[in-house]
Amino acid sequence: MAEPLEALLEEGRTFPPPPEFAARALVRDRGLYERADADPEGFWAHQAAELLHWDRRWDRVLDWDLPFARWFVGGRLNVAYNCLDRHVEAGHGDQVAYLWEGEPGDRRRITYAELLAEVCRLANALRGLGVGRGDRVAIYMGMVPELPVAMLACARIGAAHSVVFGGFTADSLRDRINDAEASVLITCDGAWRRGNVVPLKEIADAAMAATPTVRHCLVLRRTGQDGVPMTEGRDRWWHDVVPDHPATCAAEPMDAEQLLFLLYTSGTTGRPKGIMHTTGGYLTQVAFTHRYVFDLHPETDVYWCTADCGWVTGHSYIVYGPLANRATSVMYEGSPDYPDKDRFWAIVERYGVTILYTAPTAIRTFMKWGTEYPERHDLSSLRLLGSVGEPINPEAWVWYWQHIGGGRCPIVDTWWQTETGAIMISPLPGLTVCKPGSATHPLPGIAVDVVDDGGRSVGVPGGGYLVLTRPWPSMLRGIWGDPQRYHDTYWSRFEGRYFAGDGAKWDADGYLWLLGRVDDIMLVSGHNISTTEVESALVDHPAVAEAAVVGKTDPITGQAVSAFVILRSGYEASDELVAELREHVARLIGPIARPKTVLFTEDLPKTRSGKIMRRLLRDVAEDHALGDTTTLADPAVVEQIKARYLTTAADEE
Ligand code: 7RM
Repeated sequence: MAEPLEALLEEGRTFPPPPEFAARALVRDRGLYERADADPEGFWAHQAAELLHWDRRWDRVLDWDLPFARWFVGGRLNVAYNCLDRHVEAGHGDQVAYLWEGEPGDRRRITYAELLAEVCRLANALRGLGVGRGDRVAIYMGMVPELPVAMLACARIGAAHSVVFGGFTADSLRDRINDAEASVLITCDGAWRRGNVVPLKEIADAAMAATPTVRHCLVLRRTGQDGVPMTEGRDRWWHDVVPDHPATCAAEPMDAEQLLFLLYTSGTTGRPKGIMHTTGGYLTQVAFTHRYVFDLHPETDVYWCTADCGWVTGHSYIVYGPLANRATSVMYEGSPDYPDKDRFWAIVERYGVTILYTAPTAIRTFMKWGTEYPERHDLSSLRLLGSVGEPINPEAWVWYWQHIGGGRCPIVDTWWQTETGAIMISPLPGLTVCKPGSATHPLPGIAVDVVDDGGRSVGVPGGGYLVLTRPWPSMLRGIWGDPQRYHDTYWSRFEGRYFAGDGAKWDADGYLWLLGRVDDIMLVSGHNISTTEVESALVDHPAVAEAAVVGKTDPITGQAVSAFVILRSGYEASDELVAELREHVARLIGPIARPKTVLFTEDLPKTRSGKIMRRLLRDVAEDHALGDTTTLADPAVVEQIKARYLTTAADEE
């Protein structure tokens, strides 16, 4: 049986940087932290100057008119120039920017010089379609190299992009286009997904039936099916338009506070928020964090972030951070189980990936599938692993460490949000002693606190709400068209501080543990219980690959813990196992956290970026009508769970 969670994961095993890694790491001492603590604004100004090319130096580092920040005021720079031209001018034009692999197995190597040429052509083409500084361009594409090209072409001419994930429906696309009042939509004929074509252009057409601001639609041919509908006067093929334009296009200096992009977050309630990110502060912090959190050595590393460009991780850590730092990145179009469950490991082996950045949801899925898939491949090129998107359960952390990292790769568990723009809390891999499941400490230049309901610091150790106490360069600048909502959502709960919406605690050593969204926290007999902790206790059991828990209304305890559990391959559901899991949680956390019900399931409802949607499981447990399911990756999953729950999940007591 597993050791108790506290002993195993808090007091017990810690993971210092492996010595071979630490010996070559960019950061080996606390100097960065010390300089940032002594003078945070000076620290960020130093990073901005060191990491980026500025056409005009800023007059002031920060104007802070709470909650509105302006960074590097008066400074001018061009994001595309920083990501492309300066590397080509410095003689690195032949370095590969993207090693791209399509889902069907086709491959492309795109150098910095080639990427620059294509970005310039598209930038010229967009100008030809009437796009100028300050306009918004919607992008609805699969994971093809032309997606970063489209983002960078916008940045080059000062248009803001709004990337809409290629798995979203026509209605979601329409609402996002209309909120941003985009004048151009860039899309593809289709996208590959598990061997099937998702007909992006058809979906885009359905959206464009009700988007009065869209004047033009540019369509990239990717899947090549016949009969793609093209509307005369509005729609143009990329290959008819873009190649005719010159491969040079002046990169005009932009104001540091020029809008770079909008990215919509669905949130749990209300209409999607268009999160605004600007130019100078954003690029400074994504370049800084990409370089130091991933210990990037641009001459030798092959970096792979497995996210989709449709969410913020793709923006900051597939496109802007890596390109600003002249990384060579792998970009993969499709899903991890096509044609087989070893696709990721085949890619790591083929390209010699050295840095892998993925999500806990993927890691838990790999755990469920079993070790035979990674074992088919040589993963010895890997030297650093990253995690983002949800708390990583300690058991998943250790699995990742052993079975993917071979016990030689540090793991950086990176906490951040669409709104923060860049990583905020993370180890530095050559320096930080890690505890599995803890994102450890805020990065240099970042200030956080954990507060109680009344906004008082809880102190170390202690638990409460995570807040950010100082503005940071890549912070959101607002919600598009709704400054009041910006204030109310993030800056009103605790005066003068940014409310992240996550629970967190400090342990006795001052390590931070993220505990999930505060909306998900359960209240059992007057005790706050974090979903993350109960889920981690369940995943700690050898039979469990993945778990989600929610609080269900209970006549005696107020709420009772209700667990949904996915087993690892090779384990069978049984009443004995239910009893064992309940005891396991009680033993690791305490009897108060013992799940009242346990339901075995094949799948959990997740957003398209892989986050578990507990709100819907709560609806199932409470036997309520299901709430909004439009942001789910697969709405059928929750319907199946609901049907199973009604027939099988009797309370255990
Ligand atoms: C990057 C991203 C943000 C929310 C955030 C958290 C959760 C993300 C971690 C994490 C614990 C992590 N942007 N979250 N990373 N929780 N540990 N390392 O995910 O806007 O889509 O989501 O994701 O709840 O508030 S996001």
